[in-house]
Amino acid sequence: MHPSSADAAASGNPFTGSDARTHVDGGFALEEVALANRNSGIPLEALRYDVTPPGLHYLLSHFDIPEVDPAGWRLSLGGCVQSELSLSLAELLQYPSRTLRVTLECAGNGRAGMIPRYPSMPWINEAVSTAEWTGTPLRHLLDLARPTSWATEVAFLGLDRGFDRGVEHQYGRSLELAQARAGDVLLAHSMNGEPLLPQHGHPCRLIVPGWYGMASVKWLSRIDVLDRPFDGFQQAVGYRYRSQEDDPGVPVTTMRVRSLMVPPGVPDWYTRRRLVQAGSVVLRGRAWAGAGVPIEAVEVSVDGEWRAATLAAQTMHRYAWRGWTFPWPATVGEHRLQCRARAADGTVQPMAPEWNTAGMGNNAVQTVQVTVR
Ligand SMILES: Nc1nc2c(c(=O)[nH]1)N[C@H]1C(S)=C(S)[C@@H](COP(=O)(O)O)O[C@H]1N2
Ligand SMILES: [Mo]
Repeated sequence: MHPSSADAAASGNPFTGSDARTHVDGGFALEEVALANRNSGIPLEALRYDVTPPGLHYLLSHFDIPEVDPAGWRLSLGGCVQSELSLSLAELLQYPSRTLRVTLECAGNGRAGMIPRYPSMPWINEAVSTAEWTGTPLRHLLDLARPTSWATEVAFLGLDRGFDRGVEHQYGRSLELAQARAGDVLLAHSMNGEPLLPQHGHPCRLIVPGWYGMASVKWLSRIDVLDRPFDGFQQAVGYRYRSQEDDPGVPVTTMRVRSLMVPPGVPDWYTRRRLVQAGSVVLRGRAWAGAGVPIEAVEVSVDGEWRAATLAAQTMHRYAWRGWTFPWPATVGEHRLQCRARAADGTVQPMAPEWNTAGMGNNAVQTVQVTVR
């Protein structure tokens, strides 16, 4: 039910009742195109880089990029702790740091392929990238602050705010205390050896390796240790797998197993259809899974016939995607190319997405249609 405009004016919230976004099929709405213009994806040819050059890393920001003065910025850590902390950037930079190579993927990646579609950022395949993040392990600061014995969760609040489905909020997410204490969660101040760019969370963001991107809160300003589940909008309402609107759903957490290929040949400007020269072609791409689970195999299908691809050597970077190649003797005609990864936990990419209301976690196989001449 939509409240009257008088109700909206009285509450000072012009967006009450704007939760009535209905699923759509077919063409994209102007609002979706506007979101796509703000939140760029990785050009798939950039899957060639082990580490995505910063300007090619995908972006997803719900609200506006906040204006942050790094000289006045402070990170506070409080709540259920024995000693509260408040750190300047200079102080944070004094703490020991680690660098981790991490593949981040947006939970909404593939949303445009879940039909009917949820009107939101209409990702097709391109919301994934890999960077080298440097920062202080969160565990160091938690050890200094000493959470009380009744602490259960840690919430992370960004400086950006806005509305979603009628609810005004600051972007925030939480982790269970044990997850937050795992040594791989970073308070990152650098990306690929340079200070964070404004759009990636300058001056400091959380990096939660192995999770979908929503957990890695940008423009971090406050860390709150809690004795109850965090009720922030992006935790309690957003980022849940629901089969219908009134279903409480289950939280979106770690990334599902997935692979992508660099589309071979050259594209048509408008349709992006591909033209490939006949002869030997090496198909290549990337595969990844969440929670640091290794990729065990990638298969490539040419017109429905699946064969094993060759995986790049396993590296020490357990949270980063793995390269693969596949030699293809391309013959004249129309061909349908697909790739499918299997993780060490036995999970495999499905052929078709498992639908959910907000279009999250689509890890169905990618299809690339090519003409060989
Ligand atoms: N403060 C804040 N943090 C945020 C977001 C946001 O909108 N605000 N978006 C999240 C989502 S949904 C994703 S996928 C990643 C994207 O990180 P990137 O833009 O650096 O690639 O940031 C996450 N952290
Ligand atoms: Mo995301």
